[in-house]
Amino acid sequence: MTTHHLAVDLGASGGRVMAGSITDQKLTVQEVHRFSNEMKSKSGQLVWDVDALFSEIKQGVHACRDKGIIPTSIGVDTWAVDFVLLDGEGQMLTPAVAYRDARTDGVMEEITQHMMKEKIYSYTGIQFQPFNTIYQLAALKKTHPDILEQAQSYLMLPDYFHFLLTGKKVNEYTNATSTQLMNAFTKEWDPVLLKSIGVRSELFEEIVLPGTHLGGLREELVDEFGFDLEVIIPATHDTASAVAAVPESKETIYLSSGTWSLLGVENEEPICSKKALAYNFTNEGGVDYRFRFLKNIMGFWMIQEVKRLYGDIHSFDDLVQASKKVEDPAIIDVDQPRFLNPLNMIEEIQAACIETNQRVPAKSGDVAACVFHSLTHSYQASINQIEEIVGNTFDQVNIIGGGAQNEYVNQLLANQTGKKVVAGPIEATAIGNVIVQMIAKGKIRNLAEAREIVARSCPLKYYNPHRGEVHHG
Ligand code: LRH
Repeated sequence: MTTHHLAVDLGASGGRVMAGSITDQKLTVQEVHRFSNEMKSKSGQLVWDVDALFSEIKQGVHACRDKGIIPTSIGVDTWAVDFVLLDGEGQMLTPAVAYRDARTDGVMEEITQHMMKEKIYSYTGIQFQPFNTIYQLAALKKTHPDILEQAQSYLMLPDYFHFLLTGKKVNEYTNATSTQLMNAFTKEWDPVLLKSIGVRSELFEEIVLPGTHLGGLREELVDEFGFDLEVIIPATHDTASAVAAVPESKETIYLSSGTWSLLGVENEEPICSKKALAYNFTNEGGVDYRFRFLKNIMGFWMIQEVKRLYGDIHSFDDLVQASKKVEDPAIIDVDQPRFLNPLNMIEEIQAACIETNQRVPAKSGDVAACVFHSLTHSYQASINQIEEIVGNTFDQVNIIGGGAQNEYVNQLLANQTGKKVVAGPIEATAIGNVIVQMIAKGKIRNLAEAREIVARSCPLKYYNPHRGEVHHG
């Protein structure tokens, strides 16, 4: 019998509820609900509206039923690092502060003065990003130590939604790794790191693996939907779900492309070498204890911001078309923290061009070309670093996620790297989310079989260097 599994995939700019199923050894994911999301400014902080997000999740379940589908299970994934703190009654003690909020300014620098980067890296294998949970908690400890005293539990955003669905509190492994507070070897919250920021270890829950059966819905939700469904924890870090859906995981570099560009390879062991630290690569946890050895590149966030500032007079396609006409665009280092949340992205890009003595992009096409070309330059630099660290060269880059629809960037990357670029699956995150649920339900044997199913179910596009042609596969 065909069963349906709901993947709730929440992103920084929008969320979707997708119903996944397998028929004749082919996997399909069907969108049942879509909504927008954004950071909101509240009492001087940038926050996520988690109540609104939860009500969208519920609407997704209703929409699924309205399509005549009664799902068997559900799992939620979101971006990494963000969390809520709850009191003994399960009420939020702070808003869900967004990782781009300025509260972490200077905190990473401060912490790493007391505890050497080498030591933190040797425990966690996690990259140094100013917004990592460890620095968010340290910032909170400084400004609101009372909240940390009162708090009874720490839940990351997907953990919180799973709690709202079931009443049960757990911390999921892949997302826990992104905090830079989990020990990569013991797979437990690291007591030394927690002590270094003065946070009690009792706040944290048991770390559970993707595929964990959490149980049925709270009674009031069963009443509301008219049916129960099982919550199965997926790889709750969206990038971990996306990487689980990379069809040929061994021979390829992957680029999970969305608000962020996450470029890396999948490994069976973490690489915590001096070079990996110097190049700031991360070893985030994946499905089946794989390691996502990757780098965060600023991603399409930059072009999303540029588009927003033009007051939506230009569509993405306008920006791409205008960009194509620009010769010799300015190239900037997109990975500078100045681009994380500048007051005005266009002005920040222009300032970076002035500082590097380049022609200042004035028209929308110039700005867009600068972003697209600078991103592919950064991809190229990271590919060189990976090949240097792992001592291997790769013939192919597999772009997954929504950004894989940008044919212009796909071709630019092929030209830039001289490698074959494979685009797809576009729905990698939702697919990765549902395959973990399907494995847990015994519908798929294991990750290897899941990847074979993805390879034969999802249309991929191939881009060869220089020729500018696209083959459909
Ligand atoms: C992508 C992502 C990325 C994290 C960032 C916070 O959505 O999860 O992997 O580094 O958001």
